[in-house]
Amino acid sequence: MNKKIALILGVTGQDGAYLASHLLKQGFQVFGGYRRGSGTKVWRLEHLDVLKHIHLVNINIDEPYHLIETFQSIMPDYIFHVAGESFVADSFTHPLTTIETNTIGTLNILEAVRLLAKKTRVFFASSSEVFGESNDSILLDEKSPFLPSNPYAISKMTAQHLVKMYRDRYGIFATNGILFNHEGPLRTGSFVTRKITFNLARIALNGGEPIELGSLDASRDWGSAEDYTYAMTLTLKAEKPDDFVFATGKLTSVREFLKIASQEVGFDPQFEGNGSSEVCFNKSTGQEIAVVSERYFRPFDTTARTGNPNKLKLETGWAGSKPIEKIIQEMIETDLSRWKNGIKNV
Ligand code: GDR
Repeated sequence: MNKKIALILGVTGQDGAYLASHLLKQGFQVFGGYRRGSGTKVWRLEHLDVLKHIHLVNINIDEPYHLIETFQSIMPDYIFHVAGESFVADSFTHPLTTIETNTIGTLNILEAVRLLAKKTRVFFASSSEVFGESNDSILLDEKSPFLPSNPYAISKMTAQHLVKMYRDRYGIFATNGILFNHEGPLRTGSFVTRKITFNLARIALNGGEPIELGSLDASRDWGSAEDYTYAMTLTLKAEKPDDFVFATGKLTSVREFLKIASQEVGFDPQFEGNGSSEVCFNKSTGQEIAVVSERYFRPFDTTARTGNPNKLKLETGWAGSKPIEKIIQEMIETDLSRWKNGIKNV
């Protein structure tokens, strides 16, 4: 029997690598699209031991003709679109690139599918940022209003509308995942969770400078990237395309994340001071673990939000995400072993 073909756009990123691993286990032939320039960053694919089992293809989603040509030669059954700009704070400094890559790039993909392969099923990774300044006391779901408050959120919201429009108007099986933050050992070090675990492992093994962080009061609904990407594969096997919130329903602050992660490396974390003078230190040795630095404060940060994953669970049978404590444990364990083995450049 011929294997089904999956094309992952953004295969070198955290979500792309996990998707490759899940899809190979599910018996797919996997093509992995990457943007030239990110081609050397295959450490995630190596970490999951999938690099030699997938076909890497250089794909630029900004180039519609090139996309059409590539789709024509691969003719994928499923496309997982997890490519694009992902750093929210940076989108203020490059709004045009953000809109071009995240919105126009998604439009190019949808057009290529409409023209060539209307039977191809498409998953698009949107973001909880589309909810923007929503009331933090409610669990956000697929019917919650969009109140985007930065260029990144607007780029995702518009792309999400396009996905729905292609579904409704052209009958394409195009599904939106509205993803809350999702973390794990393959996370890029500029996001706060990995910044914390990578540096805690460094301090625990080698000592050195404390971690400089922004607001410790910021809170997020943090889920597991491994579990969310598995749910993505379920959404394309569902009976019909739809919009789904990927969330845990639980908020954790950066301070609490830092505390749990510090305990995980064997520290006894204590917090002292307020605002930009707050410090976290190891009570048993007096060593500074983290300091707050205004350099990392965001002029406009998104408020705390939590999401309701019930629809995703009910309609796909997904079991949900592992808890934050388990995610932290895995991240710390992996980062300790990276430092012990001299693997720092990830
Ligand atoms: P976010 O993730 O912007 O929510 O976007 P990030 O990890 O960057 O920030 C989370 C919260 O932590 C606070 N924070 C810091 N953030 C960073 N990066 N560095 C710090 O030192 C620091 N200190 C405190 C931030 O202010 C913020 O409140 C992620 C991305 O994956 C997006 O692509 C995705 O769409 C959304 O999650 C849902």
